[in-house]
Amino acid sequence: MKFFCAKATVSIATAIMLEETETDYDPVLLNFAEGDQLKPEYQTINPKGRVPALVTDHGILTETGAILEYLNTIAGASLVPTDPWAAAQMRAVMYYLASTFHVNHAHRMRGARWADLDASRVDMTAKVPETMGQSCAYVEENCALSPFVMGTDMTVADPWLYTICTWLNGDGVDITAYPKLAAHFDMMNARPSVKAVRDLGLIP
Ligand SMILES: N[C@@H](CCC(=O)N[C@@H](CS)C(=O)NCC(=O)O)C(=O)O
Repeated sequence: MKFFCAKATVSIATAIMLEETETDYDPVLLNFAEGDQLKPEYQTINPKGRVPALVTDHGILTETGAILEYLNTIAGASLVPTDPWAAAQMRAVMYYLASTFHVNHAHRMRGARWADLDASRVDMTAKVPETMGQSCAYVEENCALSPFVMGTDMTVADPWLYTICTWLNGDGVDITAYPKLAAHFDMMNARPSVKAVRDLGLIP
């Protein structure tokens, strides 16, 4: 499968999942500094101009949550709980990662999506340590993280949370202020899947 990705982005989560499920993939690294994601050739892959995008036998799939669950299913892996309530709780975390935690981070470098005035963008950037810190506190207090997001078993939420935590330093947040989150980050860092993704050059 062709996998469109870029360094230091949420595509790290998909890369970890590809490694965890031992799925064959062919990474295509976009260079954001050169605006590869906005070029016409990539628009035919993902008209949203974002990574990740995965070229599957059925078509092109985007959106981290959809991709992670798809990879789990086709690999016959067990990284989504079979119990409906546990699965719904895991998805509640994943929706939070997508709609709040990631979006807080995007206010640092991607403020132009929401505001035209320089002053507005400066203000948004200045707020990022606070909002990212709030999201860390939410996860610390409301997820099991013992050791995984959902407790004893790893799920597809774990590579996603790990990926967001790779941004915390640049966002002005000290992860050690959140001991369970910091332990989760260290544990994920030690996994062979994460090492493979680091070797690929996706994790700075
Ligand atoms: N909801 C999407 C978000 C994808 C996304 O925003 N990716 C960022 C990188 S972290 C991107 O490609 N940004 C390119 C840009 O803004 O030009 C997902 O979770 O897959």
